[in-house]
Amino acid sequence: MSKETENPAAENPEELLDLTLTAPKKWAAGIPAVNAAMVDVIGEAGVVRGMEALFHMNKKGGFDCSSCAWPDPDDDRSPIAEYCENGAKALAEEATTKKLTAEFFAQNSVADLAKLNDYEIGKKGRIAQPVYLPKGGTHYQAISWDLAFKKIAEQLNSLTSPNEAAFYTSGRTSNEASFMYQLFVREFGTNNMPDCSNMCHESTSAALAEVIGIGKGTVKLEDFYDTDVIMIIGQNPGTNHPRMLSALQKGKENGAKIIAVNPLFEAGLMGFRNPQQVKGVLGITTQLADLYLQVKINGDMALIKAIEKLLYAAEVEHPGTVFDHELIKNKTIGYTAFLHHLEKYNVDELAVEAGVPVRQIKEAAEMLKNKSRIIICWAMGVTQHVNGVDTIKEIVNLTMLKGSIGKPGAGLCPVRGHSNVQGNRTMMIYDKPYEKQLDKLKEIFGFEPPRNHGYDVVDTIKAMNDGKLKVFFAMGGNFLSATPDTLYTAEGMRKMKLTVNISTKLNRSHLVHGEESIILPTLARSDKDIVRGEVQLVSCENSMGVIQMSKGVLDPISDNLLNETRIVCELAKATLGSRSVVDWDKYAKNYDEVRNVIERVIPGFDNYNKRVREPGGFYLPNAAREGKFETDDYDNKVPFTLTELPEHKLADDEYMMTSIRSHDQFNTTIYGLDDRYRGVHNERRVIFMNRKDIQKGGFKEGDQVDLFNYHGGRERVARLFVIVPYNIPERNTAAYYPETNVLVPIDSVAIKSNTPTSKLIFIKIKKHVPQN
Ligand SMILES: Nc1nc2c(c(=O)[nH]1)N[C@H]1C(S)=C(S)[C@@H](COP(=O)(O)OP(=O)(O)OC[C@H]3O[C@@H](n4cnc5c(=O)[nH]c(N)nc54)[C@H](O)[C@@H]3O)O[C@H]1N2
Ligand SMILES: Nc1nc2c(c(=O)[nH]1)N[C@H]1C(S)=C(S)[C@@H](COP(=O)(O)OP(=O)(O)OC[C@H]3O[C@@H](n4cnc5c(=O)[nH]c(N)nc54)[C@H](O)[C@@H]3O)O[C@H]1N2
Ligand SMILES: [Mo]
Repeated sequence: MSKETENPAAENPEELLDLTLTAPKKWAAGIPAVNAAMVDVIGEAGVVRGMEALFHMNKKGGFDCSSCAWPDPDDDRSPIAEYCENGAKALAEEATTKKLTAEFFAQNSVADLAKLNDYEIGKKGRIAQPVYLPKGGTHYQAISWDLAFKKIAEQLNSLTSPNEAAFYTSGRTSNEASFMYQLFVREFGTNNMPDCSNMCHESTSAALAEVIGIGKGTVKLEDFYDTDVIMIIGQNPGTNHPRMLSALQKGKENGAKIIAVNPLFEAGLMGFRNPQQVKGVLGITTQLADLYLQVKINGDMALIKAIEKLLYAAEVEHPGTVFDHELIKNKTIGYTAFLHHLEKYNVDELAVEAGVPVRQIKEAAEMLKNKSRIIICWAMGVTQHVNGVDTIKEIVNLTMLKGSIGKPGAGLCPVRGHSNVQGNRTMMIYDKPYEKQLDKLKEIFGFEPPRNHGYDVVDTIKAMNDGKLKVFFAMGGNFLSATPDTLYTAEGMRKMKLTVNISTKLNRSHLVHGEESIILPTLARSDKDIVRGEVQLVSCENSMGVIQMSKGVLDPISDNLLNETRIVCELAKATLGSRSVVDWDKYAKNYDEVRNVIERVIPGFDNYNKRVREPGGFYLPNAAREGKFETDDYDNKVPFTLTELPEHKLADDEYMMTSIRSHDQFNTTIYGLDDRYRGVHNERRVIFMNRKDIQKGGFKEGDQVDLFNYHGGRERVARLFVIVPYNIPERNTAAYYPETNVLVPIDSVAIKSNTPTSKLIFIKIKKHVPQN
């Protein structure tokens, strides 16, 4: 037996369930969504607990839904509740009354748990007490909090350098906990702070920080309500940001047109039945996309260039009517060089690269031509590509040509994923902190923070494998399953002396571990966080830069959980002891003190404690939103960027594969086995293929296949998938994440952001060969 198979499995078992297919849907939400929400929450949490929680979700004074970073309406929140089906499912996951006690771990070995699929692992329940896996151990066993902190501190203090430890963050952690966490990590002495953003919107942050002077979007929710055109590129809001559909509906009612850009026809981009409106409940659909451009995978850059060329031609014909020359003159540089660069492309060739007929691109240009109140939204379909940073810069080029920034109803709208991922970065969870920020930490706290850049996610995995890391610590998330090249990551994790996860639920990162492993159970967003008899409030930043409070409402399922802030403070005390200059107890006892110090360190948080308690919270300053661009390298102007088209050469038997989320998951947490809108039921191991490709490849619908990637001369294989014919461009395929992460090469990353290219994996498809 190879070493690989002796270890607890790093992947889902190669087992098929019982796939059934129905016709893909043309609209999202409606009554099925309400039903699905209720069934899940009540099933996991019971009627009283479930309804109590749903009622407080996203309400002013309630708790912030942990499912996505879409903002809450400032004024017109639903009187009943402001949530969506997938928010309710996220809640069901954490509000469950099932719990994992020491007995559970005594009865189930790590290796046995790893034989379950992710869906089964997640359904086990909430982790109810700290557990420890000793060197050579087969079962996690109960450990006291004190002893757990002591063991972690001993390992950290035995390292030759603080840079032998890495501290990951996933985007649910509150501002307060994130700030204390980075403070501890930096006082300990490293900037090794990989975070989920590295795999997510890092390309956005890298592109926007450079060209508009802030790594964030520039629109407010109300901009959607009164705008002319909304472009949605590489984003599936019906599943991943369902509350966005209400904003799109409102925009449409007020006359906006929507252009969707996606290789798949996603239900939630085509139509919406608002479950919180009578007409939605009666089954009346609001049509969403007016124009649906079915691009090829990564055809977006070619598409935008083609639109720019057509707009330029129109501008030449009727000077001054298409481009915003005032903005171009006053706020940008490089316009002439940009036009010159565009000349080398021609629309027909660009259309072929994009995979979209010229006729449709002309329609898009026509819709944009005489408008400047344009909002462009994007998500993972844009960021997770080798050229993701450049595509976003091209989006900025288009925005500047049209003058669609710095005014109402217009702007750039990257739609973030995790509910506080944007806040984490604002709180300095970053492997490349700015000098100014570090100076401020030094000034306020009096210690010298490390100045060298640390490891991001991809570098962390490489450093694990190269023997440069010995301790891996995670504040939430599921590092093993979320990251690329699963088996390589697993090898890295197994080389650690110690792996530690602060978690709410069991996941595969607990089962593929270092020599020793510790799980520290924590409170979820919906749980009451009681400190000295009082329920505490924490705060998060949504995708539009609004800081809002969140206060849990449910009684925690166990008395043995600690909040994340307290865990960090206790660990800091245990690790740093008298070396520390920070009064950790002060902060653990009172989050107002944490906010007071955040206010002193991070700009924009003046009067934090007061303003966070105001209904609806407050906006962080954002100069680009006001049309001011603080670009140090470009003299406070926005540069037009000269980008190149990506080149994709496919071998005859090779396909492009994009990895996507089903409607029944939150990242690596699998809520259920249906992807209702795409018509896939009771199976996740599917590969969507164009019918012509199925035929040309000598396959047929329902065939069982294995998927291979050979990047860098190494074979990666994901075995046992079922072919599902689907409306997707030829030579393009799609399959679910995380089952296909094993195929994502560790060194296929976006230029400048180092984001794994999860939306374009080159694969070969072969008939399934059973192993053993
Ligand atoms: N319910 C639920 N909500 C979530 C999440 C979840 O897993 N479940 N995850 C959260 C997180 S962390 C994030 S980052 C967001 C993710 O939100 P999204 O970015 O919407 O999620 P994905 O499923 O990765 O897919 C993006 C879309 O891009 C399309 N696409 C794929 N490749 C390309 C391409 O090359 N070009 C274009 N134009 N489109 C392409 C896919 O067809 C899909 O519609 O959602 C957040 N919200
Ligand atoms: N192939 C492929 N890979 C991808 C992507 C893709 O599109 N394709 N998307 C990438 C993206 S956009 C992202 S953001 C990453 C996501 O990467 P992660 O953020 O690391 O993954 P999640 O699945 O969101 O993490 C789920 C775990 O978080 C823990 N958890 C949940 N709530 C809390 C909490 O409140 N506190 C704490 N401490 N723990 C909690 C639970 O134990 C749960 O098992 O994955 C990336 N990986
Ligand atoms: Mo994400």
